[in-house]
This record gives sequence, C-alpha cells and structure tokens, in this order.
Amino acid sequence: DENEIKEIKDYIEKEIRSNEKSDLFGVAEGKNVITIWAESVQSFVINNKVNGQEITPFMNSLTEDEDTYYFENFYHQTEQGKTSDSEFLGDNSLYPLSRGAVFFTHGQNEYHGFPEMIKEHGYYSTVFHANNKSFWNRDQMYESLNYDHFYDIDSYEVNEENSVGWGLKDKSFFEQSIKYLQTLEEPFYSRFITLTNHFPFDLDDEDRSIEPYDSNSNTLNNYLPTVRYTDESIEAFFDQLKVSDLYEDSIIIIMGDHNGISANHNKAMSQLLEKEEITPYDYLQLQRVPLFIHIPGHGEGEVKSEIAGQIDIKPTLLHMLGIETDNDIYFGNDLFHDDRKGFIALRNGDFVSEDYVYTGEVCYERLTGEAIATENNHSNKEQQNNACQPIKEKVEKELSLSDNLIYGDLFRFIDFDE
Ligand code: GP9
Ligand code: MN
Repeated sequence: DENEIKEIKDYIEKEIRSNEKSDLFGVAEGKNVITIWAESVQSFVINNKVNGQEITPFMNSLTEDEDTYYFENFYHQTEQGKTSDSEFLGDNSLYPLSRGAVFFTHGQNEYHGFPEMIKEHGYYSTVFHANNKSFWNRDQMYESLNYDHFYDIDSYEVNEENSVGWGLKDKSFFEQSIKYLQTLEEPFYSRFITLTNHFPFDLDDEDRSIEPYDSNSNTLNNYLPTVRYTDESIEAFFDQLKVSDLYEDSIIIIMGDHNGISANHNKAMSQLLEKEEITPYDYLQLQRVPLFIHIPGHGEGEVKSEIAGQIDIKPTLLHMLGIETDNDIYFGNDLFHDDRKGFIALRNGDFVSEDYVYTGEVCYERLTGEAIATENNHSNKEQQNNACQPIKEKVEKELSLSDNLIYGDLFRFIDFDE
C-alpha cells in the first residue's frame, strides 16, 4: 500500500499540482457555496434555438453576464452511476468506476472530499434532493463524505399537483428548499439536485413554455420543454436567493450532471443540430454539459473555451474559497489556472485534449473533427501515434491510479494533517 500511495502522490506532484495560485484564489473566501446539479442538461441546448425559440433563456443570459464564467467545453465524466457519479467527481476529484456505481460499491470507504476539507474552515454541508435517501446509497455515501445533513424526500411536501415523472417538480423543489436554506448557519455548502428533466422527460401541459420538438424521437422531442422548465426553475431560484438575502454572500454553480440523450436518438439529434449525421466525434462532443460559476458583484465573468471537466470542480472551488490543496489527492485542475494537465479523460478511456478528441480508437482534430488516422490504417499509424498515443497512456495511468485509491480504500492510510 505504501508504494501505491507514493506512486499516486508522485504522479499528482508531477502531472497535476500547480505551484502558482490562480487569479481567483480566495475570491469567494467565507462565502456560501450553492451548487445546482442540473439533471441531464447538455450544452447543445445553450444558446441554441429550435423553431426560432430559445430553449434556455435564463442560462443563455448567464453566458453574457458579467458576474458569470461559462465553460463551453466542459465534459461530464460519468459512467453507470449517472448522477451519483457526477456527485462523486465533484466532491472528490476522483474518477467513478468503469462498472457499477462507486456510491454503491464503495460507499463505506474513507474519503477526503470537499465537505470534509471545508468543514475545517467552518462550513456546514448539505444536499437537497427530493428522492428517497437510500436511492443510489446516498445516505451512506454522504456520511462517508462528511455531509452534515441530507434534505431528502421527507423534507418536502409532495402531492399529485406538484409532482410529475420522477417526483417533485423542480419549481416546487426550490421553493420548498429556501426555508431550510435560510436556517443554515453560514458559511454553508449546498448541492441542489434537480429531477424534472429526467428521462422520459414527462411534463404537464401547464408547465410547457415551449412546444416539443418534432422528430422521430419522443425522447428528444420532450426533452426541450423539460429543459426549459428546469431553466425557469433555476431563474426563479436565483430570485428567491435574492429575496432571502442569501445571494450576495454566496457563489452559485450550475452544472449539468450527465447527458440525457443517448446515441439511440442520433438520427433526431442530427436533424435538430442540422447535421448530416452524428459521427462518433460529434457524439463525444455531445458529452459536454454546461458549467456556470456565478460570483455576485465580481464583474469579470466571461465565456471560457478551454477544455474542462467534472474532475476539476473540487480544486477550483477550494481555491476560490482560499483553501490550499498542497497535501490533497486529486486528479483535476483549478479551472482558473493556465497551468493544467491538458486533457479531460472520460471514464471509458476516451479523452479530449486541447488539440485532439479520441474516441472509438480514432484520433480526431478537436477543432475540425477530422480524423487523423484509424488504428487499421497503417499508413497513418505513425501520425496517430504522434498525436493521441502519449495522451492515451497518461489517461490510462491516471484512471488506474484513481481506481487503486478506491479499490484499496487507500485514504485510510493517508494522513492529511502532516
Ligand atoms: C435520482 C436522480 C436521478 O435520485 O439522482 O438519477 P440518475 O438516473 O440521473 O442517476
Ligand atoms: Mn442524473
């Protein structure tokens, strides 16, 4: 175990950690951290119009807001654990597992997650989500991650009128949550996990502000009005935060948890995106989900185009709070740093770098989508190797180091106070 831990620490020192501080280090020191895990929201809806109508007017407005950073090349990195994988990535900056859900299989491990680290700085951590507390083994994992409280379905009034599909509608969810949020001792960290924009995207007519899309995929058709509904619920939540006086003392993060539209709907998706077909390159690019970091009063927000991923959330937020990560174990980077490792690994071994997209064993130019070579195309094998192979090796290495930490429950043996 000692050798494994040393190997991991050495890797992080060499490949991940930066010795400089980002410009935004400490920008949110002592502020509340309010995160919204936006169920199944993908980036293709942002600033996109269908039938002449905006899908997400509120989030679109945030892309131009002076207090907001919008990351347009931000990827989800989840696998079978879906939402729970995205929570795991966000809190730990470790990779979820390639099969099963780490929330289930390793919910009793020791971790050194975001809630635990900020607790030492006086933070109280909560999750708000209107589902059963044992779903995805959340109650167990949240305890391991040192959350102080989970506002689960028992904290909400759920009835026929305010529910649809999977349960409580997002608007009612946020409305009912505010009273709890107001009682929390500050500073706090809270994650709000939305639900309405979940497959199969059921929505009552009265909640539809835009019409469904018209294609051979009912899934994609119904996705648009439910995404709009979630967008409206987030806008209303911003207003509620302002009214309740929590807004000025908080930073607000909105992140898509994973894709909602699978490859089964590629035909309809190509119609919506006005493309001839959805290639494997396109499909990988569709794994982008929005990330917004909203800092009231900041005034320097912009659209960020660098590649980024869910693995980057923990170090980014810690640094914004002015908390050092010198001894921490993590595989992401501070998104406000230029000194980054240069790739985003998806859990299946596909990856994106500033120059390339690698998926299905083909290496593409990231900006043009043009294939550099295929594995079977020997004449171009050398080009392929020069381009993607060195990154591929790093990705494999990094995923296996993260796996070793989880499978070996190695945090038990690491002393973070030294
Ligand atoms: C259910 C919610 C959605 O509690 O997290 O789950 P998902 O299927 O997206 O993982
Ligand atoms: Mn989800």
